[in-house]
Amino acid sequence: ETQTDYYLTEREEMSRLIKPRNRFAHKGNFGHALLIAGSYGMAGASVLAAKACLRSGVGLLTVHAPSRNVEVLQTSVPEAMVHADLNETYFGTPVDTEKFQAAGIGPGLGKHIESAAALVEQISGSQIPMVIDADALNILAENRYILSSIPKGSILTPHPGEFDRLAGKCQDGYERLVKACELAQNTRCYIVLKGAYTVVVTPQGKSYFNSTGNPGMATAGSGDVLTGVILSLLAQGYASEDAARLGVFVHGMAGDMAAEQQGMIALTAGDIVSCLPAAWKALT
Ligand code: NPW
Ligand code: AMP
Ligand code: MG
Repeated sequence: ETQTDYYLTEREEMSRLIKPRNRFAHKGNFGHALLIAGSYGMAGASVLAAKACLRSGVGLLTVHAPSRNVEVLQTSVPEAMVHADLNETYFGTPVDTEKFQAAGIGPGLGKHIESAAALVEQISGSQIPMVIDADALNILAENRYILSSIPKGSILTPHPGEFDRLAGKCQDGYERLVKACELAQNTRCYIVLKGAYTVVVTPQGKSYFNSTGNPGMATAGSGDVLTGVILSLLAQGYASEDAARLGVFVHGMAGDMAAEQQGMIALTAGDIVSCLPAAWKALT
């Protein structure tokens, strides 16, 4: 059976990971992220991920989106550049990945579309580090051959439903953890098992349990926010293990601050984004 060592992610260690900003820094120093998200009817997923990405320090962000979602994105996230897919409502056009340091793919992508699978395959073949979430994970589950082409060091962020589609039905969290260790070793990728105690599983056989977050975050779009945060850190050059652990930690911290302000019942994913600035400030 696969061996794993357990660790708890705590605040002091996460604070120390944060890179200081050089006085003479310019936006080119903080990476250009590519986000591929939000089919027609799920523009919100791309808006939430894009806002979270920009609120986590990235230099530049381009969102690749169906052409009908372009205006929504340009209006609600004016800081992001938008690259229009030739298709109006879903994803049908390959993306030139050359100028990007990292790619995030999946939130609101839609899954029962061949061209979305082709896009996941194309981006996977591009060898830039990736965050793979939501429908992109479901596409991997249905097209397993793409798994072997994912760049080493990429980060997969499944919730339990998505993980079970990928790895087979699990009885409990322990079985999920064991299978995640196997998947991480086989793919050389990092697996973020999301939930009450999110675990970051590494290809080296370590499991890091997160200590932030609350059940108020069990709400539409929470995971899409996490994708944006981790994408931002990868684009800034954080090592995959650090990007995954720090991203999960600050996302939970912002969720805790949002719960403090709004209460867990009323908390929305947008509130998590709104609390990212305070969470980053508290950590630095
Ligand atoms: P059950 O029956 O609920 O127990 P899906 P999704 C199972 C986008 N979004 N946590 C669960 O079982 C996403 O980015 C867009 C969660 C059910 O069978 C995706 O692209 C939004 N699920 C797309 O929608 C806001 C758990 O998994 C299945 C679970 C679909 O994503 C919302 C649910 O997974 C959303 O983010 C657990 N602990 N345990 C927008 N505003 O645009 C078991 N499950 O079917 O992949 O649905 O996560 O909502
Ligand atoms: P998703 O299902 O993709 O929207 O992701 C949900 C996000 O909210 C993940 O980051 C989870 O870790 C977080 N979350 C959901 N439920 C809880 C919970 N009960 N406690 C802490 N975090 C949670
Ligand atoms: Mg999700």
